[in-house]
Order: sequence, then structure tokens, then C-alpha cells
Amino acid sequence: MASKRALITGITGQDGSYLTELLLRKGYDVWGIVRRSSTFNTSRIDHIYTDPHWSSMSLRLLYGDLTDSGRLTQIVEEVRPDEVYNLGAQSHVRVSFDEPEYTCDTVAMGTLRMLEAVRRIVPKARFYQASSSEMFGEVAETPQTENTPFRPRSPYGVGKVFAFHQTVNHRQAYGLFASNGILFNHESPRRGETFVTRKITRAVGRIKHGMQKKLYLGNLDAQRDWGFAGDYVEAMWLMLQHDEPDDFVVATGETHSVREFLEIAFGRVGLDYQDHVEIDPRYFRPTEVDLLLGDPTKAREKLGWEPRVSFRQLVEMMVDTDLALAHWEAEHGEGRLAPDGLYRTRPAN
Ligand code: NAP
Ligand code: G4F
Repeated sequence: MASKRALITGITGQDGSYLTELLLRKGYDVWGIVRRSSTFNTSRIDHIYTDPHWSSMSLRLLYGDLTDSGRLTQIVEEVRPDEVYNLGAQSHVRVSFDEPEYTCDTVAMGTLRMLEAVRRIVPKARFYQASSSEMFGEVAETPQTENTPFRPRSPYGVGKVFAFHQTVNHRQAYGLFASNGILFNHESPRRGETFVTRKITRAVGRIKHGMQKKLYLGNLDAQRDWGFAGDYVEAMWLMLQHDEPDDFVVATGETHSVREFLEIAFGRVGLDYQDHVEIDPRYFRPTEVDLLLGDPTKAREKLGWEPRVSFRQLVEMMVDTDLALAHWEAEHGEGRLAPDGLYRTRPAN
């Protein structure tokens, strides 16, 4: 039997890289859409071409952009996927206040463009939409479930609410197998360096190796339900194997503050975060999401999904990786290609 074909937007991102590995392990032909950039942006998936463990597997990349419907249509026509995972987005909440129009072009209109391409060309394909707990915004209740109303607090959150409803509407109006995963924050050593968790663990490594003294942050009281990205991509796949399309919260069911993250991360290397962290109001948001806590009961009962990595294990995994990275940088110099292929420069924010 021919392998199933999966098409991933956002394949170069954190989740795209873990999902690619998962699907390749399951025998899929994986196709990914990469947006053109002036520097290499494939560092999270380069190992799939270079590491003999992966290189015999079927991964193909095509240039495309969520803002270009003509190209998206052409790609869907060429690939004719069985499953589409729409992960591409300008995914940084703080940046979405600076670039609201571009954010919504990728997050909201980009999703509509992908849904329309699927509806017209491969209406039997299964579609996964990367919805977000950021949609709950100023939360109406705690914990948040699939029935909690959306009260978004950022242009990014507003765009994701549009994309969520558009996905549901394509399911209802055209019978598409289209599901929303409402994923709460999930992190990993591959997390972008300007999200708070990775910003902290990068700083811990650099401070421990004498390459940085201070870490400037915003709101330390924000609370998030943080899980491990490697666990969460499994939930995406399970949603598309389910017997019917539906919407699912994916979360750990625990919430922790940025401050707690700091305590464990600095504590891992024998430091006290209070000696190193300073508050810079630049990192405050015009409107903040104070607390997120998800209830993953439906995903557990209907998909058999459960998170495997605990909060402490996640923080320690990230610190340990960034400690090794800082050690390598201290020996070889910053801005050089590290062994994992990531090009290293100082995090900007
Ligand atoms: P990420 O690391 O920021 O990756 C985003 C991906 O989207 C990257 O591959 C990026 O390409 C691509 N992209 C950005 N603009 C694009 C455009 N105009 N056209 C095509 N591709 C574009 O995000 P992530 O953490 O993996 O998250 C994956 C998805 O889940 C996103 O939609 C995010 O909003 C959503 N989500 C994430 C979380 C979380 O906690 N991580 C929680 C809920 C929902 P480049 O590599 O070239 O930048
Ligand atoms: O790490 P963050 O930037 O993640 P945020 O805003 O929760 O968004 C992430 O999770 C969403 C799911 O809920 C995704 F949809 C979205 O794509 C993204 O992956 O910030 C977490 C918290 C915020 O409350 C923020 O105000 O940390 C606080 N924070 C404090 N200091 C900071 C900083 N955030 C960042 N990025 N940088 C800081 O210096």
C-alpha cells in the first residue's frame, strides 16, 4: 500500500520539526512548506537530511507562503495530501501587537487560504488547525475546556479565533474532516529563543558560563499550562486518526508562573534567579493573559492522549540542553554553527 502523504505548513518551526519526525517514523511521505528568508531557516529539520537515521525517509520541502493563495493552491495540487497540518503562523503574541495586520494575514487569512485549497482540490483530506489557548484570553472560567468562551487579548489571539471558527465552518458547510487542536503552551529545547521559557533557559546557560550577567523580563506573575512539544504533536496526529472531526483541548492540567519557571531553571545550576533577573517594561504587553489552565479530559477520553513529560522535567531538559550549548559557544565563539545545526546569535528579546 502506498504511504500516506502529509503536508505541513510551518514545518521549520518547533512543532513542525517534532511532527515531521513523528510522521516519518510512522512511514508517511512528508511534504513541508518553507517560506523564503534571506538566511537559512531550516535548522530544526536539517538533521533529517544529514543524519543517517533519518535520511532514507521521505521528506520534501517546497517554497511557499501563507500570504500567497495561488502558491498554496499549486502546492496542494502537486502534493495531493491525505493529511494537512496547518502549523504556520506569526506565532509571537508580543510581536502581534507591533505587526497586527501581518499576524492576522498568516494566522487568520492563511488558514482560510489553506482550507479553501483543500476544499477545492482534496476535499477528502484531513485537516488539522493549530488553534491556541491564547484564544481564551481574559479567561471566562478556570480550567478552560472546549466549551469555554473565547475572549482574546491580542491581535494573534483574535486571528486564531477567526481561524478556529473558519475551520469549524468548513467542517459544517462542506463536510471537510477539519479539527482544531486547542493547544496550551508547549516548549522544548527547539523553542524559539524569544518565548519566555527558552529566553530563560538560554540565559541560564550563558550566565553559568560567564557570557551574560543579567536577564531582562516582563511580567513574572503570568501563569501558563506548560507542556512538552514532543508530546503535543502526538495529539495532533491522533486527532486526524479519530473517527470523526472535532475540537480538543491539549494541556497538562497544571499551571505555573514565570517566577516558578525561573526558580527551577536557575536552581538547576545552583543559582538564585533574583541575583540575575531585572524587569524591563518593554516586555509588558498592552493587554496580558494572566492565567491559562487547560482541562485535557476530552483528549484523554476520546483520543487516549496523555502528556508524558512533567513541568520539572521540561524545565530541566531545556536547561541541560542550553547549558551544553553555552559550553560549546564558550569554546567555539558565538554566532558559529553549533553541532545541532543551529546558527547562534544573541537573543534579541
Ligand atoms: P513557531 O516555532 O513560531 O513556528 C511557526 C512556523 O510558521 C515556522 O515554520 C515559520 O517559518 C512559519 N511561518 C511564519 N510565517 C509564515 C508565512 N507567512 N508563511 C508560511 N509559513 C510561515 O511556532 P510553533 O511553536 O511551532 O507553533 C506551531 C503552531 O501552533 C503555530 O500556528 C502557533 O501559533 C500554534 N500554537 C503554538 C503553541 C505553542 O505553545 N508553541 C500553542 C498553541 C498554538 P520560519 O521558520 O521561516 O519563521
Ligand atoms: O512565552 P510567551 O511569549 O508565550 P505566550 O504569549 O503565552 O504565547 C505562546 O503560547 C500560546 C498558547 O497559549 C501560543 F499560541 C503562542 O503562539 C505562543 O507559543 O509568554 C508567556 C508569558 C506571557 O504572559 C508574557 O507576558 O510570559 C510573560 N513574559 C514575561 N517576560 C514574557 C517575558 N514573555 C516573553 N516572550 N518575553 C519576556 O521577556
